[in-house]
Amino acid sequence: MSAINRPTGHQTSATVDSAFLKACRREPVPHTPVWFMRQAGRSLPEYRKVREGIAMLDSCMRPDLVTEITLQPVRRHKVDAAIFFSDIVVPLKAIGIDLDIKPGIGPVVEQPIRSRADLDRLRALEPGDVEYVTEAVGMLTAELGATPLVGFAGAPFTLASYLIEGGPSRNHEHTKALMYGDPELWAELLDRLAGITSAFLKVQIEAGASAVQLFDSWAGALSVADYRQSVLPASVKVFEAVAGYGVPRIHFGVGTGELLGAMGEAGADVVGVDWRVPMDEAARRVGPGRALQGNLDPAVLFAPREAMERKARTVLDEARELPGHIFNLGHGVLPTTDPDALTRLVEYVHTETAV
Ligand code: 1CP
Repeated sequence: MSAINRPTGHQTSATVDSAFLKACRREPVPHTPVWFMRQAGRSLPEYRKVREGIAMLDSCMRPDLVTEITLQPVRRHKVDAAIFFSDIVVPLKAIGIDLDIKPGIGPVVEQPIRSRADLDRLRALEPGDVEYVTEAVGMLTAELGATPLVGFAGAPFTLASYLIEGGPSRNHEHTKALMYGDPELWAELLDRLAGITSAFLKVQIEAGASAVQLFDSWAGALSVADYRQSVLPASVKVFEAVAGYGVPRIHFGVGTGELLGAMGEAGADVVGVDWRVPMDEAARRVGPGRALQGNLDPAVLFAPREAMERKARTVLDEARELPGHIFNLGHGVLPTTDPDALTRLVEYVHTETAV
């Protein structure tokens, strides 16, 4: 067995031997494991029902709701892993940043962070700030049995973008203005965010998460030179901070085809690939020693069944030679996706790859 996934206090041998964790370790699997980014959420009627009248951030702070919402897609789709229901901005809210998740928009920060004085608002995250996360992860690992739980956090660059822009951004102009204009302040900001992200991941791992994913969703907005110089060091710091736990670390961003080589160096065990680069080409760019996760275009779920299966077959074919492949979408499930299409996709991948 490789160094990752020594059984921890929380993990049974059934979890450690699950197809998902085996694939993360690049060991032979009984079938290609599959889960979906954003598998919990608005595509599911049972999610919309339990969320009725409850604000997004409030729901993230209620362990009973977090447990129920995290389990919903596992029950319905028979996916090979659960992803913890939370949001990348939860740890920022927990240290007192005045932000909200607005329906139809996403995270909105009341007073953006743009100056040295603003940095003081970014204090370190203590486990006591997110006790509801510890409690929810504990409840989940008890309920999930052999199904592994993936914890997650936002990567320093993607969090910085929300904090600096004040909300979702297409061009990240204020973020890049700070990055180019005040490299010292930028480096300090990313370093603090790396600390917060590491602490948030540690809380989830110590409570029983079997793997963690670092979402650097918007890193694809950067050139590889800027990524290497201004972003990679902070992400390296996060992966190093959680390396000692021996749980697989997954690294994902959107539009990152040109960055896959650099992201492969950040230290993760698994690199997530969006749909723009075929899996075999992605493997060449990432280099040896990493498993890959991906990469069906989420929009393919809207096509007729035969077309969807053809596209999924292509992903499987392109990933055939990889020592470790976790089937996923190239980005999150789109909110208006037919949930039955997701269930059929899980069945298809399992049937096609069963040995
Ligand atoms: O009321 C609602 O239902 C709000 C929609 C929603 C949901 C369901 C948001 C707002 N966040 C979430 C949960 C969430 N967020 C999960 C858990 C669910 C699952 O994966 O099954 C996860 C992993 C996230 C992570 C997240 N939040 C990312 C990284 C993943 C990605 O899609 O790239 C990002 C960028 C966010 C910010 C965010 N939160 C919510 C929205 C709509 C957004 C994106 C806004 C934007 O476009 O910038």
